[in-house]
Amino acid sequence: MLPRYTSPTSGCRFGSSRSHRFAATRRTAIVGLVAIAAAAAGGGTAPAAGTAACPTARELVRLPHQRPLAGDVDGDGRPDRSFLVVDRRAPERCRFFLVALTETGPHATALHSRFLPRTAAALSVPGAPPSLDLLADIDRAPGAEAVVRLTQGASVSGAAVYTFRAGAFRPLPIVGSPAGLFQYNGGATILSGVDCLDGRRSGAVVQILGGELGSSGTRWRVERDVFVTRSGRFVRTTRTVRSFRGSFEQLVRAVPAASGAPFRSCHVAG
Ligand SMILES: [Ca+2]
Repeated sequence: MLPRYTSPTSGCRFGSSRSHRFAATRRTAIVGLVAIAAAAAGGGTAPAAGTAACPTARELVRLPHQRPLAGDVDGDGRPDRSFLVVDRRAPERCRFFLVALTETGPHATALHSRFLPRTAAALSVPGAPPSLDLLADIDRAPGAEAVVRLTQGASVSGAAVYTFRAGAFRPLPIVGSPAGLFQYNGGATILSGVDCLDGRRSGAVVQILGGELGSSGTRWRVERDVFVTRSGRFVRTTRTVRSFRGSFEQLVRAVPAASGAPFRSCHVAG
């Protein structure tokens, strides 16, 4: 059974023995609260006594997890193995991790997103996000990026991108995209695809969205957004919206990124 937590944002839990100590003196309580707040803000793995601890990288490696993806994420030219792991018993602030097994050992990074499941039931749905879907060489720096699917509609998936630097995965915020995610896996009438622009390590991503206009299958709205990596973020630089006349097959030939596997021109693994 999952432990229950009183705060969805900090993940702090006040056990009964701690509460009694807090009641002893007001000064002790204030000091204790400051210590807990500091630990939560720093995301440390050694919280104050009485709070649940976050798992270590070596503990996470031993938990059941997705099949590791092979690819160099730290940029040293040697293949690493990366996977996503969920510690269902951990505090909410450190329940979801990306782990990389590199030459220097296991490195675990806690994921934080408003899209991550908050209930035990959501964690039990097979195939449900979060999922490390693939590795792709997206930004200009050596080392592949991790594409983590965080949302899943009837067909369309939404993913965040993480890059590995200084021993940890860092999110690359996507400024100017719906929900701050890249989308892919469109359906028969919904356009949703994403790819690197100009191949591997170009530092540019093209996102195609849109859909069928009417029901004839020959008129389409095509939204094309280009994002470039800049100062640790994806920033949208151009946006064009146009209509297209032709079949879906003709559209995909004209705009390859509109359909198919995500990041296929810069794909590394997954
Ligand atoms: Ca490596």
